[in-house]
Amino acid sequence: MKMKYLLLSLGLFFALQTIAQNEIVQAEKGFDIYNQDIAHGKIDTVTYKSKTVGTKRRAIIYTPPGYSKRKKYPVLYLLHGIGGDEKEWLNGGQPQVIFDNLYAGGMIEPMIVVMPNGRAMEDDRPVGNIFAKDKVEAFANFENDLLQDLIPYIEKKFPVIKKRNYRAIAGLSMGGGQSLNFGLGNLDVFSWIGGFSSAPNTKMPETLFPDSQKVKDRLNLLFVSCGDADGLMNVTQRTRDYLTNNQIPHIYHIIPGGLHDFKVWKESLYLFAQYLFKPIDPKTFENN
Ligand code: FER
Repeated sequence: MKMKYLLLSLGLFFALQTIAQNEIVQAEKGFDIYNQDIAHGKIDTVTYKSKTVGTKRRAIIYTPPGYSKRKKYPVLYLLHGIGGDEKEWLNGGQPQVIFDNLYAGGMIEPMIVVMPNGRAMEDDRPVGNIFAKDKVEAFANFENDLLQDLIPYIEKKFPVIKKRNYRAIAGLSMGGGQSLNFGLGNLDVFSWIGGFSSAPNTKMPETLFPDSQKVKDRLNLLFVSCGDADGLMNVTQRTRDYLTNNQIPHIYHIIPGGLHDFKVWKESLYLFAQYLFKPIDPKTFENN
């Protein structure tokens, strides 16, 4: 009898191992559909004092189902695009629905998601000419706001793990460029980085990766995705070429026929989130 259970649990162990090692390649049907029968996380808005901008700034926070101040969480900073603000992901992508579904399926580690306003200037609304020089520069200036104002605020107010292995940064388009620039530029702060349909604010590869060995040593995950029908595909392609040529492990996810829209960004978030804050089998990066 005992032997039977031993064999059964051994079998189950190997079956789970195989599942765990399988690469996550596609979003499951219904991954972005609201399900009223499962537990739901909570959405809040916070305001923090920004020394960088000299104003009070907003960020939206999603805490997972079962959230407790007695636990400690890793954090994903999730950034918007050139026409958006802190509400863009919520309005266009409903990441809370994607995350609730992932939690219900036991597919992700509990984490806090922070959705800030990435246009670090006094009037940070996406009004007027969203491509104006001062507005584009404000996206670069957000690096200072993020590192000096927002992260310290989050780490003071929320029960989070204050270590690089527990901080992720990802975003769509301008936010993808910011994530690559700020993430790779601050490997002591972030170790999980995702750029979805990254915009031309993405630094050129030689500047983005001044030291490929350091990236290889420090990074847990670099994930780049894009729709192959997106007009900005060239940005992801040039980053990708550099990663391949320099043998820097990464996940490259191309969505056939994908445009510059939330279909691509939701799928990217769904896939990226499943890798976060877990050990990654190095085999995942092969043929990628
Ligand atoms: C550009 C084209 C697109 C650019 C930014 C974008 C700064 C951003 C697009 C987006 O965030 O959706 O030339 O330059």
